[in-house]
Amino acid sequence: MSRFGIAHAAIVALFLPGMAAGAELIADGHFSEDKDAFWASDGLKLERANGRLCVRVESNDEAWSQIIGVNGLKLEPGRIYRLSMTVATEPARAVSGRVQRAQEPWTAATEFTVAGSPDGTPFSTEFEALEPDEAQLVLPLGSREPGRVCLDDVSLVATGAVSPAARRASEGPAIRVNQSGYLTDGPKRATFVADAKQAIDFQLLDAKDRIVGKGKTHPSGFDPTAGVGTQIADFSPFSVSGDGYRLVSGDWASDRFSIGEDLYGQLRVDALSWFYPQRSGIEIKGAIAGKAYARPAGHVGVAPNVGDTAVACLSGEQAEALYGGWSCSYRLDVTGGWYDAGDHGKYAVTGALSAAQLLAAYERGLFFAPGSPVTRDGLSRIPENGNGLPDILDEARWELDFLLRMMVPDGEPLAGMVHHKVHDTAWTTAPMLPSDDPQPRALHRPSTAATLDVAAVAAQGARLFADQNPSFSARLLAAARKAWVAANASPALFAPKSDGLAGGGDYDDDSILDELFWAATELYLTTGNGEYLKTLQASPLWTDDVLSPGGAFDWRNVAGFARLQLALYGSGLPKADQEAIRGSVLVAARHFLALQQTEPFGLVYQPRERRYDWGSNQLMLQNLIVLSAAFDLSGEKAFLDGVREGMDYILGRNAMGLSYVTGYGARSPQNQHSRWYARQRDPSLPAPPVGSLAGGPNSTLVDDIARERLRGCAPQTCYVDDVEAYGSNEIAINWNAPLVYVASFLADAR
Ligand code: 9MR
Repeated sequence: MSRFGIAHAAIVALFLPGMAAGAELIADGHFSEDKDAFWASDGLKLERANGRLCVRVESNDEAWSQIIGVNGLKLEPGRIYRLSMTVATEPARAVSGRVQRAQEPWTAATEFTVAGSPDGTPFSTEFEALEPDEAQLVLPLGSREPGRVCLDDVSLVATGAVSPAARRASEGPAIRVNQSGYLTDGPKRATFVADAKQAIDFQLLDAKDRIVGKGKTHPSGFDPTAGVGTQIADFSPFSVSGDGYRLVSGDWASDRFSIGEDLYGQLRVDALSWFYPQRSGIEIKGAIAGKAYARPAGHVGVAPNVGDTAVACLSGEQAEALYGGWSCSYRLDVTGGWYDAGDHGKYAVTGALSAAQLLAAYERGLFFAPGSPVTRDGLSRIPENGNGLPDILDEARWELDFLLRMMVPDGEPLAGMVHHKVHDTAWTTAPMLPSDDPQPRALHRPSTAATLDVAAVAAQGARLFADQNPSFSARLLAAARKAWVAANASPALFAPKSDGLAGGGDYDDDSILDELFWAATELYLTTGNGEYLKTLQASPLWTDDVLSPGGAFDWRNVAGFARLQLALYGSGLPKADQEAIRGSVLVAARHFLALQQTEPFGLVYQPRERRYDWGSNQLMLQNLIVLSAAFDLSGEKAFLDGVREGMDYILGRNAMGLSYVTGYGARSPQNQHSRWYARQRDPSLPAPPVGSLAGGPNSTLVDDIARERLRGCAPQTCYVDDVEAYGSNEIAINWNAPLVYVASFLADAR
């Protein structure tokens, strides 16, 4: 066996009863009967002699100039295959090959390299088939050295094993439900993780295990995002409220769930209350947040904190390397705001969008659910509860005040621009309470993106605080205008990718077209000023298809959020524009609904090449917000039902069988990544509070835990509930803000 003998790490597979090894897929792979189906590209001649298939290769550097292969391979997604062959070459040379989709895009199921030798090198590899379409085996043979390549004993068979991806998705109950519950008048679907091709009988049991409903599943096929076969059980017509229901089938039983009228009011409270212990610069009171969450104020200049009361700009070597010498001579008091995520950094771009989504939940209440608790004081567990101002405005203000402090003061170079971020100068590790962070903090260079985002959220805030607090509203509007002018004067100060190495995330962004668009949107909606409208109309984003199912918007791409704002609140827009904008939201939402219908888990998310992004749960929620906007614009119940069903994924109807929100459902994460909710590391610390959303499956294995445990994961299963798994299990303000929005929508929309 050559050192290339096993091209890829051997797959540790699980044998399940009923999974038989398959038939040989390569006809006459011993080349003894003249019945093989190999082909060769133009100019190559295949010779079959002495039980081998041989070909003479001419000198040509381009590997794909001379190819041999065999087509018509019918692979079953989710199964493990073993490919083997003996490769003889004269002279010795490496031969590469692929089993791939037999048409564009030529997605590879496996790629391999064999060290061919004159005596013949035996080779075998195992791989998982993920695509349902016909495959081919191809060997690109072009090489500088001319020579001869001969194959023998070519074989491809299903091993009878199930892939690790399938095994991950097969853990937990086979029947996946929204573990929190289903709305009485909403869609009620569950997903079975099951290979069967036929419909399966199921029953709905109440809390006393009496059968209250029956049905048959619809086979929904292999789901490549989960790596398993699926069936859908639909029990939508059942509408009797109660707790403790479950679905059963044979010896399978789902987790217990409720059916009810009000399943999201409490989630709105919890998801919003989550922000209070995320606050920087204020003591967290146990009487408000819960005893376990009491902690001293973070970063107020009390040792060991160096504190955020007088933070200097990054300087010295780091500033030199990142910004070619930019620094500043002032210090800023940037206390307050929210910690971004599980780290102690505070970042203007996520801060602005998160505050904006809380404000958006409030504005939706005003316009579409008058009298909703979201528009009132007393909603959540915050110190300002009872101060006469709606709680959600209080919480948003905590961040707005901080964002205003991040502005470069008058008289300084770049006055009116906003510092991209403030954080430690070196990474710290969990566990660490904010008040225990000993690192010095630094302001990072202002960026155009941060400045425009702050202009946007300040303008939005000015509109929404106008009634309740006119002087704060005026301050916000003045700041928004100033930021707008400053950003337009410095349109190309980008946050570099390289600024994520020491002490904080980079939040890099090299396009500000969308931030400019969002700022102009909010300034226009607040002031009605035609100059902002002209900027909007001149932007390609005015008409571009911005609401992608890969994620309608996030901190880096905010155009989709602006589009929704214009659609929902742009009643002063010229009629034709208004219609076009609203129409574009409805078109995107219809597309999302159509996608949802093809998804066995009822989700609304279709990233490129099925690669789940960092924060996939948040992207799904943003997509649901597009559906919610379509409902608000049209009143069509299909959109409302789409949001309800999409939420089922977040709350347990998914390949992990896990509700991603702490405290909701029978199984929810215990160890989300955070430096101060690090109970896994230090039992005296609490786990994250109830209502905390995990980032969710991330196809890019960014942390060590993921690299160790998730190799070969199907997208929906690239998740691990470990405090170190920051790539999939972190908490973040920009995950919880859309959760507040969606929960609030679902609590109010009828
Ligand atoms: O959510 C962010 C993701 O979109 C980026 O690709 C990634 C790398 O820059 O950073 C993520 O954000 C993290 C940030 O860098 C540091 N604080 C925690 C954030 C959430 O995981």
